[in-house]
Amino acid sequence: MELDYHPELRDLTIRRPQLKLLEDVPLPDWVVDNWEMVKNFQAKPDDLLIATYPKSGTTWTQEIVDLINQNGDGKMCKQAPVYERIPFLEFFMDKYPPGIELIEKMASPRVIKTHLPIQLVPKSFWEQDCKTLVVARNAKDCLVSHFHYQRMAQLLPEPGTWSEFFQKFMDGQMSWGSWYDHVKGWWEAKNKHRILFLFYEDIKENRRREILKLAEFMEKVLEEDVIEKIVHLSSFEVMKDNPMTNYTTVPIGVMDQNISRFMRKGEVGDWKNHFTVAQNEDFDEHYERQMGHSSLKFRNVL
Ligand code: PPS
Repeated sequence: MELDYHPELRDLTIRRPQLKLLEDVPLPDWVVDNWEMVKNFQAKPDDLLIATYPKSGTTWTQEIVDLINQNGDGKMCKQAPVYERIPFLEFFMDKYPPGIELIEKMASPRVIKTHLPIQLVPKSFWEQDCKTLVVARNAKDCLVSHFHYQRMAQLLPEPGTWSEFFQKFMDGQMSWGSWYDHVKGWWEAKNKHRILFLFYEDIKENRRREILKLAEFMEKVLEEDVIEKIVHLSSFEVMKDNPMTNYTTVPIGVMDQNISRFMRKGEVGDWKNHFTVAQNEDFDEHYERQMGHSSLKFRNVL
């Protein structure tokens, strides 16, 4: 399954991290242990930040943004895995270059991925008035996707059983903290900074429409044939089989896709195959307490 992209890393295995608190937000230890570098990161005015809670459609958005920047040229987007074309700001792992090192080598305009909640984003992004693209996914599908990902990704702590993980999600005991705080934080900031807030469910419903929104935000005018290429190349089926987007370039000791694929299902509503009736009732009640007062409304949640 793996592609020999970095053959020297083929046998790499890593230990799972612990979560550590940073300003009350649980983060993998590899983020907290390198925090000074992240905090002091120097953004440039034309940087575009893609900010998401994990498992919300980050990779999908990264690929669409890169396809827009490359004017729909799929070959250009196949030159490197998505995590090298659009590096992960707070990523640090032995043997791999830190995200920041990759970003600093990039030509502008740079596109950068982060899972940080808004209050932890390095302040230079706001000093430079950078644009941020936020993508959010409904909590229930996000939880399910996260559970399967944590089973296979050694980059994150053990998920425990389904019911343990379910509880941890509601308690906010997750890498990058509480989903509820994360999405509300970004939502509330959307009129204070140059933020475009998109939803996974909307991209799923009408990819073309959301691609056009995104292109407009990026100030790109796309020809009709380019739009069609981007719509096609960003489909789940194409990205699932593309080694530059499906994470099969990552060694099995880091992500074991025999346990669960990175491009797993790509659907809205898969939570219905996982939540028991009792869990769903508990979740809805808790959700209402967390989100009831917010103007942020997701589809397919209740
Ligand atoms: S990560 O690890 O946080 O960067 O993960 P992220 O990319 O945010 O989320 C992974 C989920 O997004 C799904 N995905 C897609 N869905 C539909 N269409 C396309 N093209 C697509 N690309 C990625 C991916 O399958 C994960 O969701 P699940 O529900 O687990 O399948």
